[in-house]
Amino acid sequence: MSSTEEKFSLQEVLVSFKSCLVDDDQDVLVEHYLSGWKGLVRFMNSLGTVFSFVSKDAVSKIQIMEKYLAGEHGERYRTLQSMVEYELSSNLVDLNKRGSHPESGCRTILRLHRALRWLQLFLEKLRTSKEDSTTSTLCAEAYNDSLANYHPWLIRKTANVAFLVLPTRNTFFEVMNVGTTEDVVDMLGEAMPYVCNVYDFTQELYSQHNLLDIP
Ligand code: 1PW
Repeated sequence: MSSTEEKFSLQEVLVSFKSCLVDDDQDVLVEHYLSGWKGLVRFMNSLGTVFSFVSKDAVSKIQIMEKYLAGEHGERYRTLQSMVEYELSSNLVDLNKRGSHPESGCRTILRLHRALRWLQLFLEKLRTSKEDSTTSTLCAEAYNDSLANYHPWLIRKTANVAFLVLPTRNTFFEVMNVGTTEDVVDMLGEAMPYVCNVYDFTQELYSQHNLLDIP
């Protein structure tokens, strides 16, 4: 592992989410949204190999989006607003059933967006948790209240098994590489509103365009 990989800090991840909001929180830069996600993937990978099944899907979705960003119409994918506008006006989204656009940007971001809700609930639970709380319980509760609703039985089962081997609350806070437990709690208190703003903006944008159920 290189020293930059070792120096992973959750704070940097949350800063990416802060920097992706632009135009008075009225738009989200896709590139920074993906940077935030790449950090989350590193975080998940540092929690143990059992989490790699979770991060693998996120990685493939990040790659789909990076291909669009680097492609011919990259400029249209610069922000979530411009992506939605472009893909809808060019009929590039399978809105009701899967068809010729199984990997549209709108669909791909929706999957990450739903997963971000899980993360948001989980980190909030962690922030307000007591010292004797079990991370696997916090994580499972957050998952079952959010992302699980979109997953078939087998994935739900596998995810809940993966949660069981999550490290303890203290180890978790160490992996975040922020400092003492109080430092982590403070950092989360400061940074989570940015993740919430990104989530809320995306939710509103997708709701306005009826994109919340893309298959
Ligand atoms: C402890 C840190 C937690 C961060 C969690 C964020 C990542 C969540 C990814 C869950 C992936 C589970 C396995 C894959 C499931 C896919 O089928 C599913 N993807 C997601 C992100 O929910 C749906 O994508 P698909 O199959 O419709 O392309």
